[in-house]
Parts: sequence; C-alpha cells; structure tokens
Amino acid sequence: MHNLESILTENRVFPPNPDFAAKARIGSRAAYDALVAEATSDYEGFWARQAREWLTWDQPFQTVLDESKAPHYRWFGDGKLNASVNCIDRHLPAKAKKTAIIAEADDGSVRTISYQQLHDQVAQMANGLKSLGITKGDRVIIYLPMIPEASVAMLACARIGAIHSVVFGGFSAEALRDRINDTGAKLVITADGGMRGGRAVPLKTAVDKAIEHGCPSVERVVMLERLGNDSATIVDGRDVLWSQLTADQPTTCEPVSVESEHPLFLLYTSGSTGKPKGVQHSTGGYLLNAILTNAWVFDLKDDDVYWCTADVGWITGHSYVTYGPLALGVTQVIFEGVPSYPDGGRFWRMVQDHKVSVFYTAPTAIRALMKLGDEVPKQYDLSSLRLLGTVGEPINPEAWMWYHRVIGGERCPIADTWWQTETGAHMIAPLPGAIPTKPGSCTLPLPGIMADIVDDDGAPIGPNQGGNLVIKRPWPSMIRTVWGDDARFQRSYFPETLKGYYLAGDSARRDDDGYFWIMGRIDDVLNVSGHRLGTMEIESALVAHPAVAEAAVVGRPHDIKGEAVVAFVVCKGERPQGADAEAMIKTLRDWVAEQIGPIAKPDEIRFGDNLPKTRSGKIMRRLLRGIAKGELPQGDVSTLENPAILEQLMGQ
Ligand code: 6R9
Repeated sequence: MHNLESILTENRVFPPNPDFAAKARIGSRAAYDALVAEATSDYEGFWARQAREWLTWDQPFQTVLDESKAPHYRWFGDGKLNASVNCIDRHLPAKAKKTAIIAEADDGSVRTISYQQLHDQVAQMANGLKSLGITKGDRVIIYLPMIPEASVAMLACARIGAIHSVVFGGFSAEALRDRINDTGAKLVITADGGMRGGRAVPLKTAVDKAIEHGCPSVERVVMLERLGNDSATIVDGRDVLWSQLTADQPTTCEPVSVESEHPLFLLYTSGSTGKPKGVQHSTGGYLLNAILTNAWVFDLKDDDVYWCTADVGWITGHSYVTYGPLALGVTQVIFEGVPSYPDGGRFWRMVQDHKVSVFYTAPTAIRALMKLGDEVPKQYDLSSLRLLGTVGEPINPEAWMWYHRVIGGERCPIADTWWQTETGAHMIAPLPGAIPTKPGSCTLPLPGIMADIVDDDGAPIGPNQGGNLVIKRPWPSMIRTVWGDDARFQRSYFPETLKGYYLAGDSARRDDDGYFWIMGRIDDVLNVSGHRLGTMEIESALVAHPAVAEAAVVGRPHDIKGEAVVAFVVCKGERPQGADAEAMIKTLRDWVAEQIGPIAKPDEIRFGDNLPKTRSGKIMRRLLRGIAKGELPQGDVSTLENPAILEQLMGQ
C-alpha cells in the first residue's frame, strides 16, 4: 500500500469529564498507561490476571496462551467454566431480586425480569432442550425477535454446552437455510413472529420455508408464541411450543462445565466475497473480553441502567446485550422495536422513562435521528445519561458533535468503539475516564490489544499515513476459526505476507498522538490520480454541509485519474430534483473542494431518499459501486433493508 493522503483534519479534542473521571473504574491516563505497561511487559500474566479476576472458573487454568496450533490460538485451555453461571448464578447470592432486563416491546408495554427469574427461565429452557435430546456440542439455531427470550435461549444453550448460532430475524428463509445447513443444526428456536414499527414480522413461516427447501439436519423446531394469533402452522411431530416445552420443567438445571476453548457460539458474517463465514468463538476467552470491555469502556457499575440498541442477531448484541452486561450483573434495557415508531422520539423517550445511564447505538441511527432536528430529543429529559457509545462504522465528526451536544448535553463522554464480529469485543476505544476523545476517532487500543498499522508486507507505517489495521498478538476473544473451513480462516485473517498478524480488513491511519482513524474497509479506499482517499473522509465532509443528512462515497474506474469519486447523498427534507438537483450538485462539489481540496471533489453526485443498507444499518457500498458504473446490481440483495432504493439511484 503506498502513501495515503490524509485529507480530513479534525482538531477538536474533548478531555475526560472530571466528574466522570473521578468515579470511573479507570479514571486517569496514568491508570491506562499502567495497564498498557503491564500488558507489554508480561502479556500472558496480564491476561491471566484479568481472567482470574473477572471470571468464575469451575476448574482453574494453568496454561494461559497456547500458540502451538497458530493461528488457531488457544486461551486458558485447561480451565473449565460455564458461561450461564458467569452471567447468572454467581450474581444470585447478592442480586437475586435485582432487575436484569427491562424489556420494552414494540407497542410500549414493559416487562421486567430479575436475575432470579432469568435463572429460572434459563434453567427451564435448558431442561427443555435436554428433553429434546440436545447435548454438548450440538448446534442450535436461534431465530427470534429482539426480546428477552433471545437471551434466555442463548444462555440455555450455554448452560448445557450446546453451540448456538443466532440468525438475525430480518434475514430471509434462504439466508436462514444456508446458515442452518452450514452449522448442521439439529434444532431451531423461533417465534411465530415479532413486532417492528407496528407491523407483525413473521418468523415461523421463514423457518418452515427454509426447512422445506432442504435442511436435512433439523429434527425439531421450538416456537415461542410471541404474537399468539394462530398465524403459524405447527408441523406435528417436529414442532413444539416454547410454553409446552418449559412449563413443567424444574427451575434448576445443573450447568455443564466446558473447556475454555469449547465453542460458545457461531455467528455468520459476510466476507468480501463468497458465502458468509461462520465465525467461531470460544467460551472463556470470549467471555473475558466481553465482560472486561463492558467494565472498562462502558464503565458499567451496579447502579447503571444500560441500553445497547443492537439486535442479538449481530455480534454487538452478543457481547453488549447478552453476555457482557449479564456477566457484570447490571440492569439493561432490551427493545423490540425501531427508533422511528411511533415517532422519532422513541429512543429518547425510552432513555427518559427507564433512566438509561449508558447508551450504545450506531452512527446510522444517530444520523437518522439527527435528521429529524434538535427539537425532538429536546422534548425529553436525558439527564440520566452519563456515557454514550457508538459502533459499526466510522462516525462522521458532525454526527459525533450532534450526539455530544444534543444527546449527551456536552457532559457525556463518547466511546467510539472499533471492533468486529471476529474480534468478539472492543479492540480500539477510549476508556472514558482516561482518554481525551476526538470526533471521528476510536482513539487508542485497549490495554492488552496490540493494534498497529502496517503496509502490505507487515512493515510499520508512520503517522498520518494509511495502511492495514492489524492486531499483532492473539487476544482472548479472537475468532478461533471459520466453522468447517480452517483454510478460509487462515487465508482471510492470517495472510502469509503479514508475519502472523491478524488482518482486520480495515484501513486506518494514526495521527501524531497515536490516535486511530478508521478509513473504511480496505476495498473502500479510493485511488484518485495516485492519491489514496478514504471514502469516509469525503463522506464526513459532505455530511458536514447543513443540507446533507447522509452520504456514501464509492469509486468508479476512470481512464485518466484511475478512479473517479461518486457520491450518493441523502438531503435533509425533500430529495432535490431537476434544477434544484443541479444547483445542489454544484454547491456540494464546491463544498467538498473547500473542506478537503479539489482532489476529493465528487465527479458525480446522485440523490436518494435513502441509501441501500443491510438490515444492521451498514451502507452496502458493493451495490453502490455497481450503480456508479451503471450496472444494475447483480447477485444477492436479500440482505437489503430497502431494495426499492436501487432503482431510484440507478435512474439518475
Ligand atoms: C462490531 C461490528 C465490523 C466492521 C469493521 C469496520 C466497521 C465497526 C467501527 C467501524 C469505524 C468504528 N466498524 N466499528 N468502523 N469505527 N467504531 O460492527 O462488527 O458487523 O463484524 O463489522 O465494521 O469496518 O471492520 P461487524
């Protein structure tokens, strides 16, 4: 990779709020530095200490890191534990009555579940699974709405050593079938449906269809009656209702103690090409980073009310809804619905009603809510908030500033957390009581995470130059393999040229203070006239214009410049058309030239009512690259939230 121009300079720095720092678990730069120094001088000793302090082991480990099968690293290999015990049982002596989950349904109704109740439900479900013949190592697919039963099902699997694989409820029957077949699951746990934005979303019909189209491994299906409207067909001999399965089961279930390396779950994620990869996570190592980052980055304590808006169908829902917060024993909100229903104040009303203190969401949601104006959040009392988090894509400085000012009241630190399905937990993120933040930067690696930026041969790259984001040493919650495909695991993440470093697939640069700035996926970097430009930096410039709500930038092959810059823009208010569009294109080109320099000026700008996004809210740049070249997108668009947008963007 050759020189990458750093085109967007962000100079604002926000030191930790002193009131926050005074009470924080890690409250000073010196405390952060001490942890980094400890990890640097005695890497294994550092992780062993964390694993002993934060996790409850049935059998203590002697070996810390085993590199003999690298890059299939093993952590705490001779230790044994159970994840559900760590998330529930160990809290019961002191916190049986404490609220574990405040579940708000789409229609606004609220249920609360104490740690004792959670324990009982998990035990009953685990016993139910056993009665269906599920044992240690069996794969179980979970295809549920964003309701507490999703966590109950995951923890029930963990209790008996079954390996769960959650499939996001928004995925189609085909996507579900592919995942079922790749895992060879014996059992699918689903619901008749879920509610999103006032509409019933059927789930059981997709399961039926998937199995009809060929899922030879599936023996039984458990169905939760969430809608209870008889909309689902029950297949005799195969299907069993959740209520029937659990009703007469005892509320205790002896946990199965598993080896630390026993797979806790598989989670499918898309690679740059080919079919989705089943990312395999371990029990001990995964759980350690999940709990540790909830403590360090979110500073979660006993009196917090925590809310992560992610669905359990994504890794964020695994580490920051189910496993991390419960392992810490905090109270959390789980929300079934969408931020726009019944109106755009939903998130803020929920923060007010449940007195949420730590709130974690995605830039796409922040930008969508920002588009509605400051008046909406200003109607609500957001004074309970003390910390905000973001994840999923780079956050543009403008969206960061809005989050900081309007939602955080200029009081709450913002933790911009960089990590991936494969990393299991946060890797680069500010410790909010210790690290000054800069809008758009995920700041510094967490203690024990040896992140760096290197060229294509693994050689270090100096400040302010873009390169490959890598992690140089294995860490406990790292991906163990791609399920059933060790070769793909090695090829994707440990290419031979990179000296055994973990290749994240993101490009990034570090500034003079050592802060990391994620520039996008490796294939999102443009090369315009020999200058490498991060698409994110152009997007940030566009979004900084007062008329722009959201923007995505891709490259299009160009005879002279190598690549041309094509921008897809969503404006605030109406989509500009005709002469208005012409005028706006000129305004925005000039604006980008002014913000960054003529080199970054979009060659073409198209306006949409929205952008093509995955159901987890990631902009599908692959499709935009096709549209930019004048090709109607081919291939799989089944993961798209809003397929109609493609024609609108094509027709310009
Ligand atoms: C947790 C999650 C991973 C990819 C990752 C990167 C992007 C995530 C980010 C971020 C900039 C952040 N990403 N967090 N980019 N700043 N704070 O999203 O996992 O779905 O596997 O996506 O998302 O490109 O490589 P996953």
